[in-house]
Amino acid sequence: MNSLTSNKSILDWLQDKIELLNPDQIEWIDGSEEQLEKLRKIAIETGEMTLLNQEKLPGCLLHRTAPNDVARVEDRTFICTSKEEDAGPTNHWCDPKEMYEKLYNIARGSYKGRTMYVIPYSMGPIGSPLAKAGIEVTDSIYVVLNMAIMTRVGKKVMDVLGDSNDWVRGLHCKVDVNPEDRYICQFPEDNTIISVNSAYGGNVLLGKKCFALRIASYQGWKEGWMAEHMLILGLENPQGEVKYVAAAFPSACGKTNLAMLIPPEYLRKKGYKVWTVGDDIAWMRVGKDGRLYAINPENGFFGVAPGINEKSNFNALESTKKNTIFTNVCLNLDDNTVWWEGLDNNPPHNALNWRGEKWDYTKYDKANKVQTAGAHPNSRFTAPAVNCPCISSEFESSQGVPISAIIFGGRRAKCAPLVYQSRDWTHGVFIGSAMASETTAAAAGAVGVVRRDPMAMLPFCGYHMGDYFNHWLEMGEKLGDKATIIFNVNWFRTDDEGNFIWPGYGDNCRVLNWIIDRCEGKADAEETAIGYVPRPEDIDITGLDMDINTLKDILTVDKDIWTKEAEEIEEHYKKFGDRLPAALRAQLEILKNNLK
Ligand code: GTP
Ligand code: SPV
Ligand code: MN
Repeated sequence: MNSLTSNKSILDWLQDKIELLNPDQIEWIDGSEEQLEKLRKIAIETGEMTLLNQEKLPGCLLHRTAPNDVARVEDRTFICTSKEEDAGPTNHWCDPKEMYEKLYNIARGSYKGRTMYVIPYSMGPIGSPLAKAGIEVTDSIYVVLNMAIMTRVGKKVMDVLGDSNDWVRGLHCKVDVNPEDRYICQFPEDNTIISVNSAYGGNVLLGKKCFALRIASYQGWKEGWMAEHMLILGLENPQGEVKYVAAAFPSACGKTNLAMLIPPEYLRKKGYKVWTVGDDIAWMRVGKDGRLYAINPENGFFGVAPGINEKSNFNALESTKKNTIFTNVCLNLDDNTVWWEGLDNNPPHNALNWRGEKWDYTKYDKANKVQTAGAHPNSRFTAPAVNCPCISSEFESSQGVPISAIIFGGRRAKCAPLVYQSRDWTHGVFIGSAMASETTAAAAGAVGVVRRDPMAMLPFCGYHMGDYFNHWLEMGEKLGDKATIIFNVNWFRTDDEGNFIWPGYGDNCRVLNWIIDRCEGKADAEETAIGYVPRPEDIDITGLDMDINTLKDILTVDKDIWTKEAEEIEEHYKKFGDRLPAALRAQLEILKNNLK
């Protein structure tokens, strides 16, 4: 073993894992192109991955996961704290000792005949005071190649870490991808993650949801910062000033799309432009000037493929044109390229579906996508951030970008208006804590069911959600009069036929403009029971095929719907018992009073 470090805490931990897993070989990932190219070749030879058309898609590969392993598995995801109450009512919990034993029994000997890959990686720019290091051990080349895109990998990470013990231990074992024995476990008190019997992204790219959200949210709580399920974008105005916003939407609710937005022509011509800092995760701290600053800990995008096309998200599509790994999309056999629903109106006639079976596009049934689609609804691309045409010049910034507005949002067919502003930080935390959204294909289980998903962190908070709300309130105290203004958006209001009313995508820029103008005291709003809502004339819809009455409709706050909403929030709050901050209960009372 050609170790990339002499850090004793790492070498001891590795030795333990080698004894447990019994690999034939051990290979440290140094991040060099030669090594990655060698691994790609092996993966292509064994059939683990397919090399795509190298003229049209240079450096691109296709991978298919097992059909029972295509999304995160929330009911098999555990937060293992020594006390059950510390995981809280929204997480699955298991005693750490019991869980380690169970996982080690599953993992024992499972690397026999295989290579153990040791991936040293950094979440955040290497050497940034906001970055943190991790080691992931895996027996999957797919994981290695994805981690090499999604994180900063290699020896430099170990050099910067030195002898420190501040690194996250990650163990992934594919075993036989048996869903009955699949576990995604976080041990926040030990900085440890163990994932067994899966090979799908969010379950196995341990730097992402497991570390950068579940473990990091716990670290942030202890250390006074925040790890959030948020995109970060910079909105440039015609004067060339860039204002940054961070937005939390649940999985598959539009973060990647908003992060890479292209303004509608009318605003583009005026000089508006969006720069992408991150599309999924933000780590945020109070900066020297007392404002909130954010970095994107990731180095690539693990984005939803279906629905992406030149019009809906040109920048995401461009990002996938080279050095990208596609997972569970449709393979066009005529030219060895990829396809997914929504890419264009020409489904390939000679193709393999996401399962690798011959696909008949005429059988596609919107009501039964998993069975009939060419690409799985949660099929994904893993693309390097540098590929993105609108990547922010601050992407590598070690201090992060100052955040002017925080935005919450979700899929609500009827309830939340297009946009509204909280009265203050505490009210904003209330809005986040009460967030709800219709479920999507990003996690296994029913799709389209409304569930409470506070701050879009329901599946990702590594500790008691009541303590998490309290941590948000404490961050507000730290920020004081520099507290970021908090908003809520909903692109997903539908008409009686179930069609989306708001055009969304690029036109969301119109809402971003109102948000930034509000932060600068330049736009008007009306105070309602739920907060400040723009009047229809406050949102610029020039050039949009929408009449002002339709806009008025999606800005209305319906008292009956909101009264029911308040009752549901009350129900939701009961879960947190005495760990629910009193300030949030008081906010609920204000809402109820306002609705009377
Ligand atoms: P994760 O990677 O799972 O965290 O998802 P995400 O939040 O980044 O979601 P993404 O941007 O990939 O969008 C998911 C789905 O929402 C896609 O099918 C998009 O086409 C759709 N979507 C995104 N933005 C909008 C919008 O403004 N309006 C409508 N109607 N749909 C949208
Ligand atoms: C999500 O589900 O929120 C994702 C994809 O971003 S995964 O990495 O699978 O979590
Ligand atoms: Mn996500």
